[in-house]
Amino acid sequence: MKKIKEYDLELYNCIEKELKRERNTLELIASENFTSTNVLNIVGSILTNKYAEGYPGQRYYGGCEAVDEVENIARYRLKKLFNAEYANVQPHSGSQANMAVYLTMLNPGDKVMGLDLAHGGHLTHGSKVNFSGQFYDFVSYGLEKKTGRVNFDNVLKIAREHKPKLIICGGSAYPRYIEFEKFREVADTVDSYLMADIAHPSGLIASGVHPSPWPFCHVATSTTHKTLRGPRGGIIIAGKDFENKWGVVAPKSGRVKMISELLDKSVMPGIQGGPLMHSIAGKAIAFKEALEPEFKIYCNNIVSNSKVLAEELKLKGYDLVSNGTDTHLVLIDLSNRDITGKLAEKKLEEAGITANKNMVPFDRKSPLVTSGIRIGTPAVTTRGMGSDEMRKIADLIDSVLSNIEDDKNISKVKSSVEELCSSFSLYSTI
Ligand code: DSN
Repeated sequence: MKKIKEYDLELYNCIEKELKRERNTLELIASENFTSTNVLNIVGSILTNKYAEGYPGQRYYGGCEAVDEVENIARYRLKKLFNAEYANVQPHSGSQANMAVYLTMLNPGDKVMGLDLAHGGHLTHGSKVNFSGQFYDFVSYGLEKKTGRVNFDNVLKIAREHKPKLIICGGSAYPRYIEFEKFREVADTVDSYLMADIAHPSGLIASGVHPSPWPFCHVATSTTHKTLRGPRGGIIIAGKDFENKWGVVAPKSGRVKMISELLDKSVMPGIQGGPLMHSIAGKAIAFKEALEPEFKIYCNNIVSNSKVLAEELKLKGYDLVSNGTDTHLVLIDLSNRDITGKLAEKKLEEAGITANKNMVPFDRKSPLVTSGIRIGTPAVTTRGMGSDEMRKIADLIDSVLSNIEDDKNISKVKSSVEELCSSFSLYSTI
């Protein structure tokens, strides 16, 4: 960093500013985490220099011997981590992983079913402002009003009515376990493929803290930077069931091909060019870390912290979607208070608590305003915080939200946040 400081002070100052923010604030965005310094270092390595379009052993460029090894190591570790038969480590993001699966399994205009964005789904699960909603004919299922959970009678009813070719389970703001087995029952009833988007709980799944998508889902996609704690990026995995028993008719040739071949082709050349080899190496380090026994302890702590936070907030009178959590995230429904998600996010940020506004099921407000706040524990758990700190964090959140226009109080909370953060060092060697 010293050299960057000398060469480009403008950018150096931005990174210093961000480091200060990460150190001195409470990072409660459910989809964020702090990678290890090993991940940081390898993502900043010379591997960024290499073009390697194609796959190990079949590249469009020479000089790929070393990066072939990197990609093979990443694929091997990813398969081991998720007990998968197929792994693709090239998607640049979770959205591109999803896009590659759709390109493999669907034709434009095909019917697909996914969780409504306002009920915790994702943009790529059929939003009209996303390619998914524009290229495919999406129909949504929502959460049950009373329970805040997926109601499978309703999912089955919608599936029977629309006969989707693909059903997607998982999302970005669903606090409960994804019930893969129940989704598979529905998929089998209407003869659909089943894809799991496990971007949020993938770390919990890898460590056995959340149920596995196998043998129920035909394919799963994920990001690598949320509970998995790796660098920013995407992956696609498939289990034995799909790889061994299912072929897919290739749209042009009509030949039945195995899923691995089709998925690989959809990623590259279908939607991407050269893979980001530095990121793939970063993913490989993160997979190695996730295979260590400590990662299971970490994931158990993420969930126990999240449960403590949820219970404390409930004791203070907050409504939570689904009345609690099984995972790393808690969704606070502010509909019965005179506060929008937008205002809550702003005031919490002023107090040094970073969270994001989020729609809640049956939200009457727009996605830019919302009635909810989504919080998550992966990042604070990485810092080493535990249940005592979660109780303090619940107090601090409540103090801000209960005195939303009191700037003096917000300054007081900010000091408490800084004091709390100072006891949990972050990137001390940087
Ligand atoms: N942006 C991610 C999240 O916050 O959940 C989803 O893509």
